[in-house]
Amino acid sequence: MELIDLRSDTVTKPTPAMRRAMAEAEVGDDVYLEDPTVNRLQERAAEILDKEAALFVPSGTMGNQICVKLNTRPGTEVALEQRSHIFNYEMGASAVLSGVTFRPVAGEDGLLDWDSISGAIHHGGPYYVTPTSLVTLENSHNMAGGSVMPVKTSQEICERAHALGLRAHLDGARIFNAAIALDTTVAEIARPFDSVMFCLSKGLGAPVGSMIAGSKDFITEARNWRKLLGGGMRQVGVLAAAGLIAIEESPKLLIEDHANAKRLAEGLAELRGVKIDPERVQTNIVIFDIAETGLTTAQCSAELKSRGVLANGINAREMRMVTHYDVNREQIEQTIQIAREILER
Ligand code: TLP
Repeated sequence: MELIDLRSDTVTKPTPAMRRAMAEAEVGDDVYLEDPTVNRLQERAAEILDKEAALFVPSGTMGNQICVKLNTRPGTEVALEQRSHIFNYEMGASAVLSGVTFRPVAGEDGLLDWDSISGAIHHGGPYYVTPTSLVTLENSHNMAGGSVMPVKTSQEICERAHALGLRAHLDGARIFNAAIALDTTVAEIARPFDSVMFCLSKGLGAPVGSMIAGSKDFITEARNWRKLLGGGMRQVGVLAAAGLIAIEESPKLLIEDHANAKRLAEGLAELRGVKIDPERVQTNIVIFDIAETGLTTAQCSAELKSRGVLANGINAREMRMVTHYDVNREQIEQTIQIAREILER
């Protein structure tokens, strides 16, 4: 049975063009800065994001954590949205590596604006209140159903944060999805941030890797921290070659994933007991509430799996399905049908 894997866009397999480029990649020792393919990827990523420099890192988590490290001091706080990846899914790494605590803020659909986040920022108060050093935003917002934050909103948050002497970091794991949904460029989204992380290995389809981007000095320091964390890699041009195809070729295909997610959401919305507003599905992530069907998400996952569909719950009530280029429209229709059989029983 061919599985329909909707657990994440991280499950995408490298395309034939990526595999060819990987086999033929020109390589060198990247710790000596001598891998021409890595150097090219870093230059192209910086260009596309319109930042001074960029760095290839093994994972989004390492990228985010290096940025948290460089944008904070121990004993300070990071303000962020309560469902954000940096807060929930990075193993408390910021406490371990950077000695910071988090101040989570709830945003409707994961979206914040200056009004909602400013109450969580401690600045210029009495000396015994933990000061904020960094604001991080996530665009698109994974666990808020792939919602996107308008450029104007993130721009205002960054400007106001900067005016208080704080830094701003973007977890742009899916920044290319956000750019399509917002009908803008990744450079426009990235512009107001001191640092940006994005992933090559999600919807863009590369097998491994993420990029961080910022000023030249920031990236020089980031390279030191990557080495300290054991992320100095050698002939890693074999991976960067796939990354180059990911940033040059894959973004234009994401629009199909968004259309598939919308169709999936519309199909699921018709099922008895399922709660989801398809209007709110803007990118490739579909989160829906199944509590009223009487099934738990663990039961739902197991039932789906027995019929060839892989999808995980994100809590006891909500399932997440993520579209990507390894799932086509026909498989989306099959998924809706299978979900109907399971959930409307
Ligand atoms: N997200 C994964 C899981 O960890 C939840 C997924 O399946 O969606 N930022 C965001 C917004 C992410 O969604 C992820 C991964 C990361 C950072 C971390 O990237 P990696 O997995 O490369 O460390």
